[in-house]
Amino acid sequence: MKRITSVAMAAILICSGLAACSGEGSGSDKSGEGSNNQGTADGPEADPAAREDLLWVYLDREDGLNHFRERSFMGDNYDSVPEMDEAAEAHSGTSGIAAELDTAAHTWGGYMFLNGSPEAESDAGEANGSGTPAGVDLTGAEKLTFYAKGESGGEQVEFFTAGFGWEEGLKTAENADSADKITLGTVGLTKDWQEYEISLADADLSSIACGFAWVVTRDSNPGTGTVRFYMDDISFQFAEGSEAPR
Ligand SMILES: [Ca+2]
Repeated sequence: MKRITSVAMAAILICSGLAACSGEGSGSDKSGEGSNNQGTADGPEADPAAREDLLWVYLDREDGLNHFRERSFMGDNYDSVPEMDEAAEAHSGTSGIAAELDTAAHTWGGYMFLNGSPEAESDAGEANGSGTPAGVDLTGAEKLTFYAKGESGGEQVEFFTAGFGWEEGLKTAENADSADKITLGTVGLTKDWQEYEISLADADLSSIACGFAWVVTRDSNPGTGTVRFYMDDISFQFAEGSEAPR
């Protein structure tokens, strides 16, 4: 896919400028504060933050349980890079993510949620220059789940995981993700929160730098102008009763 080339380039070009968006430093474990969660109030399962079989990409803004905290814009126009608001309306907990793309200014664009800053020298990257590969071992993860909704309903958005450093089915970077892009495809969002799921069956998840990503295209949203939508509760689900890596 042509997009992945641009994905890799986007990460290299943009990541260093987005350090402030990476959500590092001030995270806190709010595992005892799940007052607005779905489900019943009794038992540990009522609080999703307490579940050990989940690895969170995004629970709440700057939550200590979040992974893949680097935000990297990808697209065909870097003159007007839209920022995401990570303290926006929540599906559960204290916050969710609001994202938008002006399809009059961009033919396509989106964000990857990465582990660390990929650096030009190492191509697919190190985790924040630490010498540690940016890929996370997610072996055992069965699916990625998240909630999303549109500002008005009808917004067409593609969601995927993995695929960092891949192009047209081939690895193009030394430390490319162990799996090519695993996509939900482009889905039409509704005005109310809906849960979505990407099955990870049979994928090699031993080294994944791109935990989550979204893309909006002009072609999928003709005449729409700015496409605005929301996401929350993004997590990798491991087998029930097992323990997700931390
Ligand atoms: Ca939340």
